[in-house]
Amino acid sequence: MTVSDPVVESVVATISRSATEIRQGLIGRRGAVDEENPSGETQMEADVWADDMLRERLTAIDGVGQYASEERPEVEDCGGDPAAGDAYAVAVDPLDGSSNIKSNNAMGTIFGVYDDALPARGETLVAAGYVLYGPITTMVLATEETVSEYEMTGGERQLIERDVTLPADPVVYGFGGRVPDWPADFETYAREIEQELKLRYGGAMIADVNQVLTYGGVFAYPGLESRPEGKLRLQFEGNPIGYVVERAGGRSSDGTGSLLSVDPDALHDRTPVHVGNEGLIDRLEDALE
Ligand code: P6P
Repeated sequence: MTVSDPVVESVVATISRSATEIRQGLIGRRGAVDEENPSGETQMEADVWADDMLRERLTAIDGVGQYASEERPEVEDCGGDPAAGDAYAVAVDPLDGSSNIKSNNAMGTIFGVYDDALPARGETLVAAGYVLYGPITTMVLATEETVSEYEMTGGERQLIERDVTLPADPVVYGFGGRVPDWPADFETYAREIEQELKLRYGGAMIADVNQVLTYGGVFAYPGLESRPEGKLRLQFEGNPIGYVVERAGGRSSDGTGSLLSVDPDALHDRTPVHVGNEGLIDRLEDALE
């Protein structure tokens, strides 16, 4: 099933084709390089390589006016002005959870297609999704029409489910950060959830979010005592995942309201991220009031 907007379809097809190569290219690129990303995190060889591949291919698409990634300090202008509405801006996290390469655990590629210049509000997204490098390489894609899941075979995507929605009865939870670093009101909420749901936390957000999308529940990387803004980046992680979960019938929150309503100040702004079933996010916001 293709996307009706031809530029969005080109972006999604390019990421689909690249995903097969990225997965195969992880082999031999498991080391760290002597560089940090704009968020001050050590880059893995695979981070840099996947970013270079996606940048080269996505900036070549007519209708893509900006490219930005978690691995690059600045937005790259590549033809057309997203602020004027004559091109889209594409933001990617080339390898979310790349620290999992060392332990050979799941990770993925996150993408957002914004109808505005970056940094942009999540409300300007027209499509967003992620590739999950699990036992099977899958893609979850949210557009204005629907949320779909695909299996990736030979660089192409095969539709396996359309109109993906969060199950009504939540089953799993996953919370990032260290318990001693959680604010007291989040810890109170977490203790309640721990009594009700099953722990599923693997250290790569999209793998943990995919558990929530599959079984229902809540994923959170909250604001911390040591870092009230949390760890995850709004443009590259919070907005795309918030868009997917909200399109799938759930909610997202920075602790006070939808992630998609957050006004960004800078490209690499961090934000607390909470996504999942509506009732669980409502309870979270009540707890953090
Ligand atoms: P921690 C991966 O580095 C990431 O950005 C997210 O994918 C993940 O949710 C989080 O960081 C994990 O952070 O502190 O649990 O290692």
